[in-house]
Amino acid sequence: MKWTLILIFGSCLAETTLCWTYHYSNETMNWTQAREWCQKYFTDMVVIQNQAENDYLVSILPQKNSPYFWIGITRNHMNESWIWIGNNSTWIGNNSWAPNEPNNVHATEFCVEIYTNTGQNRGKWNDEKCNKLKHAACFKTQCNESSCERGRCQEAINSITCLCERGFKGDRCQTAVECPPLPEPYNGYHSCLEGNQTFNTTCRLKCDPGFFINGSSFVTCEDTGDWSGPRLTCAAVECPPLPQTYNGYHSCSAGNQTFKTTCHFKCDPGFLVIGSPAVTCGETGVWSGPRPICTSYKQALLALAGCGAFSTFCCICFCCIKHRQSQSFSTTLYRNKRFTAILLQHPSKVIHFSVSHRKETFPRKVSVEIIRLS
Ligand SMILES: *[C@@H]1O[C@H](CO)[C@@H](O)[C@H](O)[C@H]1NC(C)=O
Ligand SMILES: *[C@@H]1O[C@H](CO)[C@@H](O)[C@H](O)[C@H]1NC(C)=O
Ligand SMILES: *[C@@H]1O[C@H](CO)[C@@H](O)[C@H](O)[C@H]1NC(C)=O
Ligand SMILES: *[C@@H]1O[C@H](CO)[C@@H](O)[C@H](O)[C@H]1NC(C)=O
Ligand SMILES: *[C@@H]1O[C@H](CO)[C@@H](O)[C@H](O)[C@H]1NC(C)=O
Ligand SMILES: *[C@@H]1O[C@H](CO)[C@@H](O)[C@H](O)[C@H]1NC(C)=O
Ligand SMILES: *[C@@H]1O[C@H](CO)[C@@H](O)[C@H](O)[C@H]1NC(C)=O
Ligand SMILES: *[C@@H]1O[C@H](CO)[C@@H](O)[C@H](O)[C@H]1NC(C)=O
Ligand SMILES: *[C@@H]1O[C@H](CO)[C@@H](O)[C@H](O)[C@H]1NC(C)=O
Ligand SMILES: *[C@@H]1O[C@H](CO)[C@@H](O)[C@H](O)[C@H]1NC(C)=O
Ligand SMILES: *[C@@H]1O[C@H](CO)[C@@H](O)[C@H](O)[C@H]1NC(C)=O
Ligand SMILES: [Ca+2]
Repeated sequence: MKWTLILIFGSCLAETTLCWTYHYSNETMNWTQAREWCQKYFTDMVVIQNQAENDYLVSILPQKNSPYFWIGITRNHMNESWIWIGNNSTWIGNNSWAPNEPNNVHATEFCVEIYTNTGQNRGKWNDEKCNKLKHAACFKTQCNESSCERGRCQEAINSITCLCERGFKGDRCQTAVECPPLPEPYNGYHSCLEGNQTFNTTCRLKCDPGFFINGSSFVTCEDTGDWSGPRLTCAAVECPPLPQTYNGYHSCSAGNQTFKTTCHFKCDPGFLVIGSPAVTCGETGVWSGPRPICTSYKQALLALAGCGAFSTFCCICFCCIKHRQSQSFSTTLYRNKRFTAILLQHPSKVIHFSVSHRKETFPRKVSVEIIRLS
């Protein structure tokens, strides 16, 4: 069967949000065929929601030889209510039916036509047998590729709706869901791929030297507008715990032993600090040097002596220290490749014993220099 379509014209009722076009066939067909024809070429058979629409539709449909058009309202049984196709609306205006209709002739009139002829019955409805042949009255909604940017256009009876993809919003799904600004991390920074922190944006965490990523290294803006996962944090690198010092103790600047913390060592009275008296926790979690040890003066001097030539000096030194031990001295031992020195400090004076030797001549050539400062 060959049908000819006639496009009437696009219509947007100013007083409503309706925005579809009406169309009709210039051939006649039964109700079922008419609906199929509408669905094939347009959206569906005409649905009327109110009197204004009814009047508008009638003004568009032509007054043909047979001015009768199927509309999308039916029932399945004589005692059922009339139901519109689409959303099952049951709207019927006070003056929708023609006089004495619906009369349900022979109890078989389950479809509805609208009259477009001139006169009193123009725009009125009549129940009819569904197998009668009438023109089809159809509508087409306005969905097209550009109706919804990031969503699917849904053709409702009298409007279009954009069903947005996840992560997008707006009447045309044109706006990506935004996440709140990420709080700046302490001791680090974020790098986000896009300028705006919207759906699907991923931000990576970078930590400053001496700090490490504690937990996840990135977050993504989710379709709910929330950042995935907990807040990104940089934690300070920790150095291994310093064991107790024999005959001494240490105290650390931060109370813990993390990056940049400096721990100072002190020896108990009568003991010498051998090595650097302080160590600092570096950015890789390694202490800046070995921790010092506390050695008794005697041991220190015996170790210092190490040879016969040296022992004379050591003895002097040792005796001197012994002699003055009642007084409160603080001592520091310096060592490098070329010389070893002991610094004795007294509240009132500084006595500097400098013991030096050259490696190549050691142990015979030992020069001893005693500087006395007042
Ligand atoms: C349908 O209508 C058009 C325009 O009124 C007319 O030219 C055409 O012949 C009609 N088609 C049939 C099959 O009657
Ligand atoms: C329809 O309703 C009428 C009364 O309103 C009742 O007499 C009749 O039996 C009903 N018919 C059917 C098939 O239910
Ligand atoms: C209309 O009603 C029928 C039958 O009750 C139901 O199957 C259908 O889902 C309804 N359609 C809508 C859009 O509500
Ligand atoms: C059908 O849709 C129209 C327009 O959206 C609305 O006014 C009406 O209430 C709906 N009817 C039902 C039964 O959902
Ligand atoms: C339709 O009829 C009902 C009852 O007769 C009445 O209450 C209502 O106001 C009428 N509506 C209109 C638009 O005339
Ligand atoms: C409508 O016409 C078709 C094709 O002629 C037929 O198969 C169908 O049964 C008819 N439907 C009604 C309700 O008359
Ligand atoms: C697509 O549909 C929208 C309404 O949804 C309309 O504004 C626009 O003009 C249409 N574009 C084209 C190319 O048909
Ligand atoms: C970021 O958002 C602003 C305002 O919301 C917008 O004007 C700008 O174009 C967006 N930039 C990017 C790269 O999406
Ligand atoms: C979100 O990102 C994933 C992975 O980069 C990509 O596959 C997907 O297409 C993106 N989705 C949107 C809506 O941009
Ligand atoms: C790392 O994160 C966990 C859980 O958030 C926390 O319990 C722990 O203390 C953190 N570690 C550091 C070194 O901050
Ligand atoms: C440990 O060190 C870190 C970084 O230096 C500091 O933020 C934190 O408050 C310290 N914790 C304690 C218990 O001292
Ligand atoms: Ca009738």
